[in-house]
Amino acid sequence: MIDNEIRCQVAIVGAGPAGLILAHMLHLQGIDTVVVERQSESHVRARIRAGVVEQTTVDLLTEIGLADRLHREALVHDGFYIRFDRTTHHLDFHRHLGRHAFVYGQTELVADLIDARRATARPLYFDADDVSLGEIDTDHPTVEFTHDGSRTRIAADFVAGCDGFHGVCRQVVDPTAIRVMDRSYPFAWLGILARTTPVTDEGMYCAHPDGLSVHSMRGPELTRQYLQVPADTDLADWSDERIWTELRRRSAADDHPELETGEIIERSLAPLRSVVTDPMQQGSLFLLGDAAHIVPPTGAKGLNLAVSDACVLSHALGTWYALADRSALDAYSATALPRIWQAQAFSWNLTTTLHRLGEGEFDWQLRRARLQRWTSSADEERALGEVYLGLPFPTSWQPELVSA
Ligand code: RFL
Ligand code: PHB
Repeated sequence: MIDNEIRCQVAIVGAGPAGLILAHMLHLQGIDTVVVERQSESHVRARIRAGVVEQTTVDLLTEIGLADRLHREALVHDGFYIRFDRTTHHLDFHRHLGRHAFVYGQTELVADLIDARRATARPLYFDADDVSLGEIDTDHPTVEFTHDGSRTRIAADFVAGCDGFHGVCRQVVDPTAIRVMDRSYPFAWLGILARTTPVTDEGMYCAHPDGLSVHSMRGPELTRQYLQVPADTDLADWSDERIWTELRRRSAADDHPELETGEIIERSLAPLRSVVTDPMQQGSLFLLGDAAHIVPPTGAKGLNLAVSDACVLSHALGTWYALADRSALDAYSATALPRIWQAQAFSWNLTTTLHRLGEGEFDWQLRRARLQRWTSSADEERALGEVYLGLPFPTSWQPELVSA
């Protein structure tokens, strides 16, 4: 039984980066949205995820007025370090491209986005249970959810599926009309947040014959670090001492002091996988971000791809509402996918070079040869930097459409 009916132009499922940025970009164009999120506000605000934001993403956030705190608080990096054979190398992308990468926790960004949504006074429902979609093959799709015991139906023109890899939106598409291409890896990342001083001034990937360790940061006394572990790892088997021993072993170097250890305040396990859905749309449903594609965290692309999808779809919806022209909506997937595949290729390159994939000396020597190229060739450095700092988005933010 339906207790309430709401009407809006675009129903957005999921209040992660994709959903909240899309909501804001549509708001700036005068397009009416309702955002529905399964988790509680406190859960979404506390969730620890990504940390590295491309210059391209920061440029867009700045243009749409969402980067004030980011510019005050983010760490501004020129590139990252790679360590192998106990030696540390800096890849300096800024010197080639004049652009930066920004370290700003996704947790902080999502808090900024929720605050921006609240400031618009447009609807944002947390704790939405039993979210379901209907009539996506028509021009009057619906989204239903239960909130505070009552069932609400949103009648919309379009639905934006921004509910991540485990959401409902990617499950309602017709599997015979959409291809899902994927690759899974036999390992996962064990991630920690720790009260320690970063060992280097920018993030570092340590390629060790026994597996990758990643040493990133969130501030001068807060580090985010990861260990490659087998996919079937049980977190309960990893004591603090075991984590520190392994992080220290894989990051041991002759040119830097040993890694500092300290209090671990959060730990998590993330499986690695690559997924691309093609097309990323069916009827009036459009998939964005992790709902449409997953990249392994090596290379830090996932959040940035979610933002680029939001940029493409907001442009297409803006064109539809301002000019009654559906061509950009029809071309949404074709416009977004080439950049997504560039990020997949980049993440694949980093993942297969930095992780231990197979047994034996051949595997390690092959990876070592690639690492030697990356750290000795200015051309390789520049090519990696072009993608790491962010390829241009497929569409620009075009607020002039608002007044068209
Ligand atoms: P999200 O962030 O998963 O948000 C989806 C939202 O939808 C909600 N939801 C539902 N809502 C309503 N109804 C339902 N049935 C729902 N089901 C789910 C969820 O609660 C959630 O709020 O997807 P979005 O917006 O597409 O954003 C994607 C990013 O979160 C993700 O790609 C990144 O975190 C990936 N990632 C990184 N990306 C980067 O760009 N830079 C990085 O440095 C980086 N590091 C990482 C990462 C991901 C990691 N893990 C956890 C896999 C490091 C790690 C370890
Ligand atoms: C992070 O800071 O969380 C981070 C850094 C590098 C990655 C992924 C995540 O490749």
